[in-house]
Amino acid sequence: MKLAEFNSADTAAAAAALRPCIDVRRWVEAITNARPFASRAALLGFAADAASPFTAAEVEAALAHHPRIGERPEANTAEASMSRSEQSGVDPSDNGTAAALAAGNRAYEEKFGRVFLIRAAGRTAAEILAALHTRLANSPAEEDAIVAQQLREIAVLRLEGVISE
Ligand code: 2AL
Repeated sequence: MKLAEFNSADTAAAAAALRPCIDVRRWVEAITNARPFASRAALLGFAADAASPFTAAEVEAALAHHPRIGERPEANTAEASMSRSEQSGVDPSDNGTAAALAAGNRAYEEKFGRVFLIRAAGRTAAEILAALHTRLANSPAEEDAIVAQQLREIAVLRLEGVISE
């Protein structure tokens, strides 16, 4: 969608474009209400700041939309297709990496009680695995801050893909 189109779309259409980026109502509403944006850069800057910080409940709700790294969602939705493309650095036929990611995901979920989340776009499987192992040593409070930041990065990157100049 072009920025001009996004600026003049009705609220429901603008919100529908934003929701696959991160399904947090406060974020979606803040952005739709702040239109029109003078430039794509202004939109992306506003989006990075909106709803910052996310509340713990918003983070938990948003996480539910993210499949585990290494598990490519097959649904025919905007969200699933974004996740597949973000995980393009993870080769599903590489069994060794898949097993290491699955083991790391299990350990992370056992320790923190939620899915391991990382901005996967621009990262290789090896980088993701290294980050997973490093983050396993974190405290829950350290992870809260990292997860919120990763969600923001994913949302803004997705928005870059959704809105063109
Ligand atoms: C994801 C995802 O779906 N996209 C991304 O960048 N990271 N999932 C995850 N568990 O980190």
